[in-house]
Amino acid sequence: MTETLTLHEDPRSGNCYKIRLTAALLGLPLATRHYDIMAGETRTAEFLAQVNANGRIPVLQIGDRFLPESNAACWYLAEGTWLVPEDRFDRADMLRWMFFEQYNHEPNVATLRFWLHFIGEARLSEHQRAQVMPKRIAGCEALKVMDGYLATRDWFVGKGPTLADIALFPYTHKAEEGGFGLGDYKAVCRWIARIEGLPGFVTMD
Ligand SMILES: N[C@@H](CCC(=O)N[C@@H](CS)C(=O)NCC(=O)O)C(=O)O
Repeated sequence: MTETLTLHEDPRSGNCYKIRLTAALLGLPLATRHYDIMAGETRTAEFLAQVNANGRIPVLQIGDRFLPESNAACWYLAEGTWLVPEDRFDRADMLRWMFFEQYNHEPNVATLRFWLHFIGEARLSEHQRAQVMPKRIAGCEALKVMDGYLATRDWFVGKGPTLADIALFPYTHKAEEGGFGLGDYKAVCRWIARIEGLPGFVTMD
């Protein structure tokens, strides 16, 4: 990779951490530019025009081009490396878990972390408050699916770590900040320890 890589991020975000972790495991140099999402810094006219019209981080800047969406950015960094399986079915299966992460996991586990740990329960809107229980149920279901799957496997796909593990790790290992008790998910806890033991692993904070 010859072009400069810059991650536009808020370091508190697990979606941003996915990209930092991918780069670290692959030994890729990554510059960072920080934004405070709580202060609306990704909603300025300049950010919307130049970085991401969707008003969100992470965005991976590659030279003078901008790539939003965490899993797309992870794919950009990892294509052709040991984090992407060579087998065609396994590659599709890896994508399956990355879609699962964005649809079943992140909107529940990550959103409750954001609401309860960063905004605070007392400051939630009525709409948010009404969504806490449905998101709690759906988040627990996602963790249960992961736990059942990992009961007989070390990794989500094949015999080693892939982007499926990287995508699911950030918000899972911080799930307790959203009020999810990880003690109920023993296979998930063992998997978290395996990821933390990977050479080149970096912590989120
Ligand atoms: N699907 C996107 C989600 C991006 C996202 O929700 N970003 C949040 C932080 S994790 C954000 O920028 N929020 C600020 C805002 O919406 O104003 C991804 O995976 O990158």
